[in-house]
Amino acid sequence: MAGEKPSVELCKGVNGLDKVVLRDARGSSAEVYLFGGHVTSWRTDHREELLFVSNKAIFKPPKAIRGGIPICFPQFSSHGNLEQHGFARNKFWSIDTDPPPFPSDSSSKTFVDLILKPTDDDFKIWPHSYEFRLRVALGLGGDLMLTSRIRNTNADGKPFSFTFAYHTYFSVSDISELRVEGLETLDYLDNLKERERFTEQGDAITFESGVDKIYLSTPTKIAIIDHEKKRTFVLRKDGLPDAVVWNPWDRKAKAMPDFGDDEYKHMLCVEAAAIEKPITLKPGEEWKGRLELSAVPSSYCSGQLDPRKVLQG
Ligand code: TA6
Repeated sequence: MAGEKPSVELCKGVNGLDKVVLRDARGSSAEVYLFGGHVTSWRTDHREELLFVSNKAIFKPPKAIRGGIPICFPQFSSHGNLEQHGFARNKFWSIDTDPPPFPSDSSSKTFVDLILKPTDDDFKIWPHSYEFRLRVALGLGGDLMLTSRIRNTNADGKPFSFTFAYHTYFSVSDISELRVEGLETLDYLDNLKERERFTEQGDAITFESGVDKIYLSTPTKIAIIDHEKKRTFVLRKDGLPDAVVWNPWDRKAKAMPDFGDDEYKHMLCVEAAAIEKPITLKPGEEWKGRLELSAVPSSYCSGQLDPRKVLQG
């Protein structure tokens, strides 16, 4: 409820899994599970859910939760010899009680710090020592910010490289009515065509069939325009040069046990990522990848929000 005190509450979620609920004074909220460091809810101050989570999502570790914002680390998709999308989304994270100071630009008062460190077993899969700190914050106006800080703590002097994505599932009214602005004329790798490289046409992206594309070196802002809901999601990213756009469409939807047959109509993944050029860290070095999501009322006719102005603003 608006006017309530901002709060950060550790409580039980589905199947008794630990989750943290963030609420800001205006009534916006977000939920993040310690399993996977996985954001599963982001609501407006009118309690409207902005993220898609499948009705068939399985909350049973180690299976990743279908929806919300899974974190792909240290490998995006099958770009390497680890399991699909790496292991961070299949691990239990802890609450970081002693995070290093956060860059001064963080205005949010409502946040939680999580941390993931490798166990001895993990070394057999990925022989590196690291500290992955994730801050999930609710900003002014109900924006959602995720900041990842990954540090190489190898004692053997070895560097390591990784690819990364915030695999965000946006909740949308109708995929066939959606437009994505900010990726026009960019090169992309098409995962539906053996990752062949193409160049996107000059107009906003719309959807008539399944898509699985990795856009390379994109602008830092991307707009997802949902006419029916008169809403635009503005995605701002920092340290994440690439962006993945994914919708499984009907056939793939039917093939996924934790995804409803028709749910593809009401979701779109637009993922801030670092894929084309893996990030390499020497011992002691730290990488930061930041995602900021805003949901703003929009309507072409009211001219309240012209995506071009958003992307240029
Ligand atoms: O990000 C797009 C993608 O890599 C697709 O190829 C598709 O596999 C999707 O991720 C979902 O992956 P998941 O492992 O969660 O089923």
